[in-house]
Amino acid sequence: MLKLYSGDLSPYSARVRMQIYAKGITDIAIERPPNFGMPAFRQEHPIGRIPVLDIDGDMMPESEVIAEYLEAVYPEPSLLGTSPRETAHIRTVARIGDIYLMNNMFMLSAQSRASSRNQGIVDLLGGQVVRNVKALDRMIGRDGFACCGRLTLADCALVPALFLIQNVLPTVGMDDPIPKAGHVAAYWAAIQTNEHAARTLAELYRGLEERRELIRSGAFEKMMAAAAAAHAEAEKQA
Ligand SMILES: N[C@@H](CCC(=O)N[C@@H](CS)C(=O)NCC(=O)O)C(=O)O
Repeated sequence: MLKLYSGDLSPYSARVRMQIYAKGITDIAIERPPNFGMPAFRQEHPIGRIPVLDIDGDMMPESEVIAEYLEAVYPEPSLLGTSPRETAHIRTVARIGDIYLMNNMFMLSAQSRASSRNQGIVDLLGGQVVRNVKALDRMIGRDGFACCGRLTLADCALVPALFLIQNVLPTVGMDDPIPKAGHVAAYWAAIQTNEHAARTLAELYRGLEERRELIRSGAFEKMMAAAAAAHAEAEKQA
């Protein structure tokens, strides 16, 4: 049986979960990996990140790679295009969600809990997000879906990316750029009514609440310190 190592608040995992829900795949177990963030996890998974697809012990990292693999193994219903050109467009918009939005947001998110925020990092990465929301505004579908008038891999990448922008950018002192980008704002309002997007967003919000509670209680700082100490010890042993 296939297993997806995932976490509620992980936007990259959310992208694959939304694809699994939209395709109606029911034979992939979704679970949080044991030892996530600890040296033992990085020992087993060189990149050290989730999602990871476990194919009978063969570990496949990287959300985009997993997404394409799932399209090949479960071709129907397809979340790709009906022509090579449509598929290329879907992949372009999905890459905006991944590389230009999610990646910058993920790197930026540490600044929301930094006791002394690095304004240079916020300006650099936040500036990239604002610029690329404007780019997305010119490319995104105008009918409630990112591309092709139906749910595709582009929506699966954009939903967690826009969730992060809306919820994390204000915590580093920047305005959410979505309301100013009319087509993105209209898309964002519409896609949240899609059942697969709504299910994925509910998990992301559950993860965000859990994280905020851990931060409020001080447990998150302790977990981070324990992980840093374990990694330092593992480096010494190496
Ligand atoms: N390019 C990777 C990024 C995955 C990623 O950054 N995952 C985060 C959670 S959303 C993670 O596992 N971070 C752990 C770490 O940075 O040590 C993908 O597309 O899967």
